[in-house]
Amino acid sequence: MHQRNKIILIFSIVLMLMAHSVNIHAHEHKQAKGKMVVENAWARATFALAKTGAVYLSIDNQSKNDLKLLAVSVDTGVASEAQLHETLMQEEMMMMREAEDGFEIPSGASLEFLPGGKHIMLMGLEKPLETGEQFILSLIFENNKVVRVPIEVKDAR
Ligand SMILES: [Cu+2]
Repeated sequence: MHQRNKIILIFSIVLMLMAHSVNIHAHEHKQAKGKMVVENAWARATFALAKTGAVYLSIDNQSKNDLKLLAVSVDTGVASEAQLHETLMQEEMMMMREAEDGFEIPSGASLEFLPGGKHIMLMGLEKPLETGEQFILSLIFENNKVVRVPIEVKDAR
């Protein structure tokens, strides 16, 4: 076998092993969390000069313990701050405000962030969110539990 082919072969074996160990790790991670499932995580693509963005996801608490989501954070390369927001009607106007106390997620319940409702707001976007991009959002729960969630940027719908 040529030396170069050998190197390529070894390299792809290493990649395969890496991919495998990542899978195993993710699996163990999920079990250790006691069945908390994060689904439908996405961010709305923004226009070019946008300074804010919105992230939506759902957290299903299938564990026996109540959970409390205290805060969220993103890398400063994405935005300067991430906040938990809720919307409310005030004199027939839809307003939003930061949920400074976070959100409770009782055992068996789920917390949904959806367009028009609760959402995660990215303040001070470093650059626009473009369709197909991905970034990591950290969910910070009570008891120093942090869950990192990949967020995919999608077209508005
Ligand atoms: Cu908001």
